[in-house]
Amino acid sequence: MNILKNKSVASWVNKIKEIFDPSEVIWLNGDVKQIENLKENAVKGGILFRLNEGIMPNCFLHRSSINDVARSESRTFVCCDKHEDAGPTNNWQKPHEAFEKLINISKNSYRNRKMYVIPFAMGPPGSPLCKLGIQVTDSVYVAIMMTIMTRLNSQVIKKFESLEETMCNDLLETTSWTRCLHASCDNDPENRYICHFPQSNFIFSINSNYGGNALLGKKCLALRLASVSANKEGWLAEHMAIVGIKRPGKEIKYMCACFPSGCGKTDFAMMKLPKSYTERGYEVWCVGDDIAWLKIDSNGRLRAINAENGFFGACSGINKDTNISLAIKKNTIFTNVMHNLADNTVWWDGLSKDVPENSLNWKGEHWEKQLETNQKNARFAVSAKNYPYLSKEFDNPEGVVIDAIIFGGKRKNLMPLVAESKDWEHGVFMASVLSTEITSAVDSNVGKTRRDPFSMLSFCGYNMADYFKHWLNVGKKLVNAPKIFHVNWFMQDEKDEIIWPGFGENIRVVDWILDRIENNIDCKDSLIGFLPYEKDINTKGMNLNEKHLNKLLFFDEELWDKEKKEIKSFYDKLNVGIFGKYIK
Ligand code: OXD
Ligand code: MN
Repeated sequence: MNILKNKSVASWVNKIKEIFDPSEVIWLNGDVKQIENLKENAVKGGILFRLNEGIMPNCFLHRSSINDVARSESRTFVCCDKHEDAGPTNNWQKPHEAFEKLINISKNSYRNRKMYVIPFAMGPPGSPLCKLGIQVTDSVYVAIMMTIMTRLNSQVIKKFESLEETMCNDLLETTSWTRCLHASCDNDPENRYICHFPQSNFIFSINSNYGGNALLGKKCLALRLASVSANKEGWLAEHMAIVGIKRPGKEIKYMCACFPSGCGKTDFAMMKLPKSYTERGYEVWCVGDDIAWLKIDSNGRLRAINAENGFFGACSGINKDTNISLAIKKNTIFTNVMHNLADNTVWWDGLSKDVPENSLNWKGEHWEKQLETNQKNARFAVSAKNYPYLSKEFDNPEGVVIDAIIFGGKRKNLMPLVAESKDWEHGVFMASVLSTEITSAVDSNVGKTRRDPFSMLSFCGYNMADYFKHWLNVGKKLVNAPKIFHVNWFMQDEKDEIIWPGFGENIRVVDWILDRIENNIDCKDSLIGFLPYEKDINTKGMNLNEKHLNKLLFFDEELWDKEKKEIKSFYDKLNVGIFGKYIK
């Protein structure tokens, strides 16, 4: 294969082969037939189950190991020389020590197994932001998922061939492309490590096959390592959806949406509009649902590309009335969902009212009514091209111009439905204190707020205080910077019921945001930012009384005083010395 012309690729892959001792090496090139063969072999090996071809063509079910169902934050490390470079929000280890430890655990672990080599790109290959990587893995499931979530084709392989590279002699030496080394080992949670080596452009992950831990192009490369490069090179690698909104008679405007994990980013990116809006000609186009890379263009505008090639989303709550359901009708890999034996399809919470009687739970056991744990972090993975409302700009190497950035967490009070930041710096401050109330009954921290700055707490690969400064610096270079907004879809009334219906109805708030961007309407001033006048939020056709609307658009300064104290102690922990004027 010609990619071996690249000396660093050839020498690295050879070294990995020597250390891990596989029975065979399989190079992936994106060929459809090759991917079909992989799936066929995975079915033969009991790793994938083929679902009903008539109802769900080319769809498969995978069950993970029982103790390998989510990202393992406590086992995730940034490995750089100085602890302070990783900062207080990351687990840290010295690079050589971490490397030795992981090699000792995983060497020879490909023995009697196949080694898959996957050259991939994050971002459209022609984009100035595109990053190349090679993932090596012994898991056919991980290899197949990589073919969905990253770009893997002849254009990518050509890019590798054209790189002038020398031998990769030492495994911690740096290369221009990212080395992504994954070993399933025996999925032992006690020996699970997801280690990032930003100085070496290297990721080493062992003992987990879960998406965020094992698909190394995603959170590991596109956020943790990319955020470090972005800080050095003056761009942004962010945990954000990218969405285009078309209003009647107007051009599509693009915005980024940043909500912490589990707060509806994918829903927002694939928003299904109320009929009254589609009838008037509104449209929503998805560019990305999880990871945005943003760069300042030659006109000083911020432009975004989606770093990924697919969607790896949570199934819970998806039903036929959602747009997401349109993306996962075919060519989809489902993980840890329920298996409906009656028709060989899948089921998850919210798909329909009742759990199908004759079904297996996520572990493959017969479903028992009394158990709540029939699914575990049920997920789908599908190519973005499968989604009917994928933006035509998805492959545009220059990306789309961003007019607004929307941040939001889940707060039962305090944060109004929507607030426009007074300027870039104020918006960065608001994003730095993004927070969600813990509501899960199983979490002992119920009632506390979890701060998740820019929803990057788990994904920023360097010191968070430096990350905030980087955002301020980017703002200084922008001409006509995107406006920054904060939204809260989760405010509750005195009966603890969520007031705002959310989902497609959020277009009513987006409409206000776009009117503000276009300078069509005025607003009220407040300490938290500019707020809408009641008359400017369209509530026609909604079941929302005046009292509730007032509550949604009211900013409670007494509660804010309390919040400022919490923010101060949060900043103390992070060693953040800026933004003092907002929390005096
Ligand atoms: C994700 C996450 O899976 O943020 O995207 O956890
Ligand atoms: Mn995410």
